[in-house]
Amino acid sequence: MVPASSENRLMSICLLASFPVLNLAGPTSRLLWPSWFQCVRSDLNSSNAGLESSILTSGHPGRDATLLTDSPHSISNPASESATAAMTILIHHLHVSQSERIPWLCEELGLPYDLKLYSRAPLLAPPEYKALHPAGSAPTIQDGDLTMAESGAIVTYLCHKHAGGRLFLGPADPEYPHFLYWFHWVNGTFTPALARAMGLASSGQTGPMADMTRARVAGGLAAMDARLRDNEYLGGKEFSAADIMAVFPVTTMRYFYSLDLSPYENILRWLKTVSQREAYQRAMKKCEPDMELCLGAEPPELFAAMRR
Ligand SMILES: N[C@@H](CCC(=O)N[C@@H](CS)C(=O)NCC(=O)O)C(=O)O
Repeated sequence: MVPASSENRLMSICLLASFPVLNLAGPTSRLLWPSWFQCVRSDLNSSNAGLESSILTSGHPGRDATLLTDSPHSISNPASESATAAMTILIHHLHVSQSERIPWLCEELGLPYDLKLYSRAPLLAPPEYKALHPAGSAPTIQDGDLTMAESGAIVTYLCHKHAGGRLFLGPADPEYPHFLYWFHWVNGTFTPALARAMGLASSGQTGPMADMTRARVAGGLAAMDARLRDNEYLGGKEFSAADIMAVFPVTTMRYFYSLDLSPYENILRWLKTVSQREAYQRAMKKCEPDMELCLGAEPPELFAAMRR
């Protein structure tokens, strides 16, 4: 066992190792542009009736961005509380990060949102992102006076507060416990294990901790693959918020940790299905227009700083 203090140090390494300097030559080269600041009014309105988003990019630490807003948004779910509040959710998206889940979720739910894009500076979130919430992590959203961080909490909040619980299975559903399990497993167990594996690999560490972490990642992938062998989606027959939680660690996160998915044919089949959803395509085009999506078995080339 590793003492708690060592584990904390290891987690810090993992965190740093998760956000390397990105390849200037690669598809994400825009992430390393030197100090720049720009507001872009994008004409990327969704094809969903009533769903529009304004996009703003900001990469200069310490300078505020001006949000360019569209005309008042209509809310596509009239039963939701937001229909009366007419408030647009502001999603702060850090490039190449798990905050990609939130625009995807909003596209699925037909919730209007504004998107503010941040470059890493150069490894972690820039100071203006960290200032948004004590967590200092992506995703962070704002909904009126509320500022919220933590993927699972945000997904739960948006589905229940603004979409009548859509994409969540209810207690009467026979798949309810399975849905809950997979929804929480992703960020409770799997993503942290991947982050530890990433830190250990990048620092070249071997030993029992490295073995345990690799085994946990492999075991997690095998369990997920078995679930998807018998079910179309993680929540069973229906696409759900559990799928939205689970895509990031087996796709975009592979820019930081070389994960070969070829032994996991059911995960690959599921990835093909979910990534073909129009909402996913629209969200990724808006939040990562220059990033190559990692949807196949082969891991993408690691960023330069991870190859050291
Ligand atoms: N469990 C958290 C993890 C958040 C997290 O670590 N996000 C990373 C991006 S994948 C981040 O903010 N990194 C930048 C930083 O730590 O400065 C969640 O799901 O929201």
